[in-house]
Amino acid sequence: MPEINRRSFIGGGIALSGLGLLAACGKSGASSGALVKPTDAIVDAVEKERAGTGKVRKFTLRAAETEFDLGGRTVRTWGYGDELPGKELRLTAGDTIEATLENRLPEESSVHWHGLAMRNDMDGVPHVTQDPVKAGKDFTYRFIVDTPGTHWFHPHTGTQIDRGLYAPIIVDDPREPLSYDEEWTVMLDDWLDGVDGTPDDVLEEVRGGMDHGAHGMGDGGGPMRMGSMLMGATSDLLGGDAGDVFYPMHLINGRPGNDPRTFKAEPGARVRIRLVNAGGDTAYRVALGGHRMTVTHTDGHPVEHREVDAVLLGMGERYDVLVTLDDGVFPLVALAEGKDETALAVVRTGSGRAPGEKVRPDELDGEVVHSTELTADPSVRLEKRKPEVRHEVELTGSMAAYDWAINGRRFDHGKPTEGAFKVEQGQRVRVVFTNSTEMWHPMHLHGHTFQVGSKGPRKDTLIVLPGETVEVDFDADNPGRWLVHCHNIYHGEVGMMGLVAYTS
Ligand SMILES: [Cu+2]
Repeated sequence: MPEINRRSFIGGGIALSGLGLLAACGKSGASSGALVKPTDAIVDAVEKERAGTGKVRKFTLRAAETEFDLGGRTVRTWGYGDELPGKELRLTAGDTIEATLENRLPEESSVHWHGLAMRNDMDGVPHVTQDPVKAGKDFTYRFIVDTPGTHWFHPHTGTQIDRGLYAPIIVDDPREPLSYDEEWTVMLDDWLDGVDGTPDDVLEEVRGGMDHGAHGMGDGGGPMRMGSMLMGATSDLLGGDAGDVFYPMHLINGRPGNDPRTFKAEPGARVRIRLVNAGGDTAYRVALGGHRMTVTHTDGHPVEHREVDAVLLGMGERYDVLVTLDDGVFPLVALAEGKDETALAVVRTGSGRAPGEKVRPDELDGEVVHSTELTADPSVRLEKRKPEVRHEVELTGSMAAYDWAINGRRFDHGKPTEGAFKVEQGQRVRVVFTNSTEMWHPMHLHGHTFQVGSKGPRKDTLIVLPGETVEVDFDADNPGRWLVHCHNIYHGEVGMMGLVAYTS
């Protein structure tokens, strides 16, 4: 198999950007030290240097109130179109996406493209990169997509992501080095909307804090429910408390366990499974009964291949795995970590009875790899370089007070640049995540991918365990204002967010 130099494709624009950027700075006349705005000329200048093919792909995303049938139960919710998840968008790296959000929701919204490093004014964060798209209005996102891999999109307003507003965006690599016979996108989601109130109700409830006589355990030693909250949902893999919120359903591609999606293939087929955790407050441990799987990518970026029994995905994380299928019928199971519930899909290559709804393949308890143990594929490894700037990002807060924050500061959407982590174009940036809380947090950086340690995976979303310190590096090559936040939607909403801001 030929060696693919992926960096040359992805980084094509970046290598050139130095010169163009200086010119852009001169033109905008921005004073030194001011924060770059999403509308500054420099953002446009960097976009012009991206390696684009000029091919424009048009999509319409209609966000509206709708109904879905979840295993015989009709729920009223919000979605993109009439599918759950929303229809997969598929492009080739280098294409220009032109996606129009038609906001028919009763409130304002926007679209964030999770995992894509695009021009700052298209990142879809209201009040940070754009004005909110008001109810009844449209907004067209247009940018060059140059990050191959498994990504997804969702709103960045309130708790909207915990309704049905999510969908995959898959970016094909024109020089894809892997070969496989089939390809399946598998989106995992914890569901409560329209079954147990709404995500807004949950936010209201958790905001009040969870100091109700502590981390109780149910009769069987399992997690115990109090309203929408969950006590004693613990996981060894996550270093303690696994989640705060009770979800009555766990879905794979919008289907609960009593009505699972069936994936069909020939025995012996080699399948690429693209796993995405679209959940609000649930990590999933995923295994395919009777099979081991080979991890090839995380967060869209290739890693040195690693064979495992199961993978663990925090909210917002993606894993691509390759599996060679046996002959028969097999359960693809996502265990809601610490919550003692599962989501199910069925893989069928032959005859046989479908697995039961509650099946738990042994592989779930086998070897599970933590992302920090993976190694970046050489094609995407950052060049060795000393960081010019170092930012300490301490994760703070507690379940009892529900005061999740970064460096003790709860993000203020009205003053998003306060306490910003400043970087300059061209710098190598080191971010030191220190988790001083008693709970894990999936930390997501917009507009960039970082490398974990000196040769760990390139990622945009990273599980940081309680008490853990993890150093990650990224190259400041995409000027603008970018969120760094916990992808537990409720943690993020109450304040565990910060801003990486470029100075001009
Ligand atoms: Cu968190």
